[in-house]
Amino acid sequence: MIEIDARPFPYSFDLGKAALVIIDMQRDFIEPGGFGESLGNDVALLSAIVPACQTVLSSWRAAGGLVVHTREAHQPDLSDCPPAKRNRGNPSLRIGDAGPMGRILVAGEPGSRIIPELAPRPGEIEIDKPGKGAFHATPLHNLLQQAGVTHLIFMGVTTEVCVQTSMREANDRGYDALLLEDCTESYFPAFKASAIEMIRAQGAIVGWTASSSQLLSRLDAAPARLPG
Ligand code: TIU
Repeated sequence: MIEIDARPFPYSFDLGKAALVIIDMQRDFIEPGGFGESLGNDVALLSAIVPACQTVLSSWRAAGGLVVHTREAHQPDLSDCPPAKRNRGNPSLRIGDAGPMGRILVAGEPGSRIIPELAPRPGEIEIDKPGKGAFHATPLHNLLQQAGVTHLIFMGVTTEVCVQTSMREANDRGYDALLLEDCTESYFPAFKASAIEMIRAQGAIVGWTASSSQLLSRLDAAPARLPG
């Protein structure tokens, strides 16, 4: 059992029953020319967390932990994109339109790929999700249940949109969820701070938060989990 100095109180998990869930670290949100920028956001803010995410991913893999990567990405025919989502707001490019990195938020297009620094490896779970939450209309819950997972450690973007939605979905499905504070980012720093507060308020009403150094210090001391 690993115990992390988290807020609002310590977070304990068994490495064999935990997964590292990396939300939407894809070019569409991190690089210019994708969905994030089409919404009017400054994408430069988000790339700052990449080194911290890389360090955690590397240690988690070395410890033998299960990894889940998600992408917010629709089918090419947009059959899984509700008109309400496509028509929302006044973006310069809408979901499915041709942009500098291919069709915006469409599976398989260059913009939908996970950034190279965090590229998935064979054997890791990859989820294309049509919603903000990682559980809506995806096989994620079934896959985690089959693997006996009870605890989810989250990183990724953006904190108050896809990360927080996924944590709320996880919480309602009975998982204990932890957010790594320096491995998540928002286009709006105040929203990130508020989301972190909301998650851990009222006795971890949605989940726990901690710095990546807290996890790394315990992970590096944990015995490696045997594969299989
Ligand atoms: N991945 C994710 O958070 N999708 C978004 O649309 N986020 C925004 O902040 N717009």
